[in-house]
Amino acid sequence: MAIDLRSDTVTLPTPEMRQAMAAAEVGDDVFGDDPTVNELEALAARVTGMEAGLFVTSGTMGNLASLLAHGQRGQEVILGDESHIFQYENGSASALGGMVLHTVPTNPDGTLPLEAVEAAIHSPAHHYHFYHWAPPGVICLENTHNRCGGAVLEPSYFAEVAAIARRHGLPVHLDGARLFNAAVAAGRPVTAWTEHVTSVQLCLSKGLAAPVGSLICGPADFVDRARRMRKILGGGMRQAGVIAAPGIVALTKMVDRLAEDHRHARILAEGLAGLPGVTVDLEAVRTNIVIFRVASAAEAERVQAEAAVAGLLVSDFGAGRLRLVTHYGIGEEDCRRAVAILAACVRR
Ligand code: TLP
Repeated sequence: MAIDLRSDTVTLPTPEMRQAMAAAEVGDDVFGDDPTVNELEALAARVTGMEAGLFVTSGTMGNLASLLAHGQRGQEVILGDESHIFQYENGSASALGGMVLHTVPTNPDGTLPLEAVEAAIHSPAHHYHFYHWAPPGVICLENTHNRCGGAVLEPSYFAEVAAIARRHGLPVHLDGARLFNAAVAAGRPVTAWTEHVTSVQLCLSKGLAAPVGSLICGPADFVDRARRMRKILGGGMRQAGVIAAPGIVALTKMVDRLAEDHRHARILAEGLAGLPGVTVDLEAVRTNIVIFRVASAAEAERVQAEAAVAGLLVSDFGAGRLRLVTHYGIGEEDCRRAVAILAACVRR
């Protein structure tokens, strides 16, 4: 079988998750009657230190329902140009919510320059006088940062963004698809970051290995609005306890083992660092994502194709970059084999 490092989304549910699915108590969640969904939502709220939680089908839906719940048509979503929301979510807040995506440049470490965030906020004074700009609706952060190689943003940086947001009366939404990776890497609880944001989206179906689902957590009134948005998006679910049950296993049993994925990513990064024609920033590899560079986009395409033939699947990240993601199901030996396969592909 191929070694699949395309993403941590390829993880398969654990045997315990399968059992939990079979045994889950269920009800109609649109009526609020699914005890397993209710338990998962309460658990997520507890873990993030938020008032309430909402189970959604995906990270993409979680981010979209959050943005729609925070802002109005015609308002701006201020976010990084390398953020997942901007790069991979089909402009959904614009397409469905009439919101304007206002990007600011992303630093290599996944932060957004504070001055750029501040400058992106058109204050009411500006637009009342001139009626030029869309008013701001919400600021978004991402942690860990996917396109910045799984970078971990510091809680102190979150505090600085929160201070700007507070000054302007704006909410902050965190795309925390891999927030548990940040927490494990930094040795901090997720509340170290969530205490600075208004809402957070957490994925269960990445490193935590659940088959499906994300949670949005935040203040109760925000979660009420997000629940309505989820219904509008067709995401109201009935006996969803069957998919919430593995989510409970994910949150209670699968977080600590992310440290293994991080160790495995180091093995990959250190192996790659020694290869001719490959550039990898070892300092930047702190979690389960390794992005490396080869000579050109064409070379990246060739390496990806040849690696696939040799039994290794990787993602092309554009501009000569390839991405490897470690996860549950990938062992140390797989990582060593992956390096050997890549070594053979790049040398030719
Ligand atoms: N990311 C996927 C791809 O879409 C690129 C991956 O393989 O990494 N936020 C972040 C930071 C993400 O990385 C992802 C998925 C999402 C949101 C969306 O989650 P899903 O796939 O559940 O909609």
